[in-house]
Amino acid sequence: MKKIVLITGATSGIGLACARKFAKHNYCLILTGRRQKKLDSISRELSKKHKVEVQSLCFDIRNKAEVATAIDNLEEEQKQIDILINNAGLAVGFNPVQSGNTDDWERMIDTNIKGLLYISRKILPLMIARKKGHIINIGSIAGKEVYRNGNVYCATKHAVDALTKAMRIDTVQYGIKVTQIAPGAVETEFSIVRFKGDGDKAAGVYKGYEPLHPENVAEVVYFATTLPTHVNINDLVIMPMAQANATTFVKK
Ligand code: NDP
Ligand code: 8X3
Repeated sequence: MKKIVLITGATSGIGLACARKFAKHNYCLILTGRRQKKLDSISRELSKKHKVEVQSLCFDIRNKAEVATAIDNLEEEQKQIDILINNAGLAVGFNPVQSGNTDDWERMIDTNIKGLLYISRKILPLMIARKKGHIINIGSIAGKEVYRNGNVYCATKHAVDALTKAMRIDTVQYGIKVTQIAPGAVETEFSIVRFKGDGDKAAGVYKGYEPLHPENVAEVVYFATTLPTHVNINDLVIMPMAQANATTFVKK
């Protein structure tokens, strides 16, 4: 029986590493993101290397209509999604609240909270109808703690933390699993986006210690999906060895 995983934000970082991990384990993939060219090259790479079916869906997760159309247009067979990995997300800007950029706030709120809700709202009824499915929400240490200048990003990840608990409560009676994986620092395009293309600033975030690699997170995501039917990981925090909490690092 073939298994289907839908991964949002699969064009880079954690989402891409998850796509590679699940392809290796023969899952059919549905990959989303806004960069069509990246989706095309990743689809080619994975279908060739692992002989798996890959469907790419190019849309902006902030756009409710685009999300709905993308899911509605899937073939009936592709709608039998076993795992949804809610990964698409970003931090943008790094200012105190009093001088924050309200456009940045909206991008984060619309992507990290509303986008996650829009796609979950489309996929959950399909899972509930089959009494089967697993939602993995990629949270963050920023959803457990708040740090200087993290304000709105931290708030959006606290919302992911709350929504994970809420989804678990609302869907437990239907046999749906819900898991939050909350990483500390992972070296991806994340900091380049946060610092609006400033590569030096972004590189500085990961200097002097070994951050998590996206593959480390993908490994744990995959592990969470392979447990016996009666076992669910509700919440898991994964950190680099050198990072104790949001702000405590041992750096060389
Ligand atoms: P990347 O920037 O490498 O990847 C982000 C992904 O999200 C991209 O594939 C991007 O695709 C997608 N995305 C962003 N905005 C949208 C949008 N509006 N519509 C559709 N897709 C979108 O960062 P990470 O891999 O690090 O981030 C993945 C998740 O992990 C995020 O939720 C982030 O908050 C979380 N996280 C990251 C940590 C880190 O230290 N890196 C730590 C803890 C959590 P595209 O640009 O093609 O649209
Ligand atoms: C990303 C990790 O610590 O920059 O969610 O918020 S952090």
